[in-house]
Amino acid sequence: MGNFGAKNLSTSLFHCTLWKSDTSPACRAVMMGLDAMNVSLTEIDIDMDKAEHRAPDLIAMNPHQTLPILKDGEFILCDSHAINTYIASRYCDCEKLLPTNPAGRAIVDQLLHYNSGILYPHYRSCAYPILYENCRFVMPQQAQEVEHAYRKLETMLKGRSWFSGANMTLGDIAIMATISTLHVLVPVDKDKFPVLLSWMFRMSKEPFYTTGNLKGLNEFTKRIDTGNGFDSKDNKKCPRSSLTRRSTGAKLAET
Ligand SMILES: N[C@@H](CCC(=O)N[C@@H](CS)C(=O)NCC(=O)O)C(=O)O
Repeated sequence: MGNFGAKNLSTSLFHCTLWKSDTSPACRAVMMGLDAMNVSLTEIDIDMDKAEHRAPDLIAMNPHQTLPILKDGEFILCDSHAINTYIASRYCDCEKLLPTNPAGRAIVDQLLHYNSGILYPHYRSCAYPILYENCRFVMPQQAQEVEHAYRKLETMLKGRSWFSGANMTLGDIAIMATISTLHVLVPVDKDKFPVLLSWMFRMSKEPFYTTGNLKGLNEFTKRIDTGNGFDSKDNKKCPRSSLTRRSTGAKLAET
């Protein structure tokens, strides 16, 4: 864990709090980013099924009423891509995960914008009707658009191990959070998209994938199977450190 260049064995940011939900791909991008950077902070679970992300104190921090939210002292950030690059550039020496040279950094920014502007909206249009309306399936039109996106990703990966080139970066992590979630909704076909699937396989072997993505992805899969009638009693709401989440094998800590 954290073999991508964090300053110490583990950096604890006692002044930082993250509000997140494990089922959310945007939150899992941050959790994977934290784990890859070996950074720990206080994490608070929010139950989106109970609309806790719309509580007045959270709206005061994030008028968009979305998760994740990071608070560092009095400084607040409300976007997973901005959170990961902020933590990396402020608290880590992670040249590989977030290069400091302008060209390398621009490639990561390009991938983050692509994830935020193109891939993530596909996730929303496929998942939200199932999660919050009475839809049981991904609509054929949406599924077709996701397949177009997979085709583009397949092309982007030709001749390279990672989306960013020779090294895996925060760009790969953001895309993995979204694509692993889309894969639940519109499976990545191994015959049509072998390069994309083998990149996903490589990503899934990284320790941060297990600690930061797997549990939430499994919860999301169950949530999709259940549709709009989920009982979230398992969601224990107690602040805990990122280290506790990792050391409990990505399971929720007991209260
Ligand atoms: N661009 C934002 C997207 C945040 C976002 O839309 N989060 C979803 C969960 S994945 C959310 O909070 N949705 C609640 C809602 O829309 O009501 C990011 O990357 O953080």
